[in-house]
Amino acid sequence: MSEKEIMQSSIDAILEGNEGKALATAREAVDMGADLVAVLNDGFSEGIRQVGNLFERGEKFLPELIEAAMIMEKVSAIINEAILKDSSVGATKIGTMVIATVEGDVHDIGKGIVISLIKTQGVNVIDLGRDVGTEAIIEGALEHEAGIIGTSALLTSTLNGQKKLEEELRIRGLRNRFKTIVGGAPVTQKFADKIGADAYAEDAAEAVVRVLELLGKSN
Ligand code: B1M
Repeated sequence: MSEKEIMQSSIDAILEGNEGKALATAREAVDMGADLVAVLNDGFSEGIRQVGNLFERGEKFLPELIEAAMIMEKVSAIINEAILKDSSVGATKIGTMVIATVEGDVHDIGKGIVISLIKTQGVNVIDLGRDVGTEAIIEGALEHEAGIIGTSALLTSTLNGQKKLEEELRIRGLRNRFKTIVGGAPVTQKFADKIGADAYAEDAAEAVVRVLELLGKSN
């Protein structure tokens, strides 16, 4: 397959809920040395976004959304592993960050992509998981002596978790100890500014740039 065909096949495989096709496309993309970040962002992720749109319009149902998400998780695992293998990350880490999907929210596919891309820059990224409460996020950051706390939110109803984190850090006198970065489909720069987060990123590639800036490692 050409790179263009890989892209189309990855979108179609997710839309069709065809696991065999999705895994074969992912493996072929890895073997042929395709731009894996593009395959993930503009291929498979586009497929899952289209499934979400169809779900919203009532043209796909929850079991189909769940099935597509399960395929997407397997595909992401293959591609994220290959992205990391390809990167020439040394043993020395340039900083530590914890990242979590906020309380009440189980969406973690995008977070997984963000994590693997940031790891390629030599950042020690600790994944605290999904549906993680504010208290557990702060405890995780303290335990791992992280410099940065990243949070992801995909539901308009869970955005408040990112606001709550900022408030709780202030209340506990910890706000200056950590830099914060927020992301997720409904999150905007305006929202990030409003709650007082240090950074916002629209996608995984931008998250890498912002995290390096927060670590003082940008050019
Ligand atoms: Co749900 N879901 N979902 N879902 N789901 C959305 C978000 C929705 C928009 C679909 C829709 O209706 N069109 C809608 C939310 C509506 C709203 O709040 N306004 C929705 C809903 C309603 C729900 C349920 C309530 C459905 C139900 O049960 N009736 C339920 C809620 C469960 C819960 O969390 N409590 C639910 C469940 C699920 C599944 C479990 C089936 C599954 C998630 C599986 C998983 O993640 N392990 C799922 C999925 C897959 C989606 C859609 C279709 C796709 C999300 C995704 O993976 N996108 C989604 C529709 C959509 O987004 N258009 C939808 C691909 C991914 C690569 O992009 O996550 O945006 P994204 O990540 C990007 C950027 O946002 C950014 O970088 C990433 C990579 O480029 N980014 C960051 C993300 N985090 C970042 C952090 C950063 C920086 C950047 O710094 C720290």
